[in-house]
Amino acid sequence: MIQNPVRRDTSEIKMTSERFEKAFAKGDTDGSGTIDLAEAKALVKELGLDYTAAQIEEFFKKFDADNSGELDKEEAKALVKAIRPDIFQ
Ligand SMILES: [Ca+2]
Repeated sequence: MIQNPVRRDTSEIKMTSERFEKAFAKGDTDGSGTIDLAEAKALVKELGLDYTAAQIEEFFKKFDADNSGELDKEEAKALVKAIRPDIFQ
């Protein structure tokens, strides 16, 4: 049986709106209501997702459509959904 050793079992992670709200609030360390790249990295970590800084940066740029350097809550949610659609309920 061949198994990918890099893949972690994250099947126990389930994302609910409530959990996302809490993680977003925690990730938005300056309380601005939006998250910048550093805060996005903290958010992904807070959600228990294992991504490199470069990967998060790539996702962040993709979802920061107007290049403001900030993502609002809906954009951040879209980002997490794009990374892991399987964990969102
Ligand atoms: Ca912020």
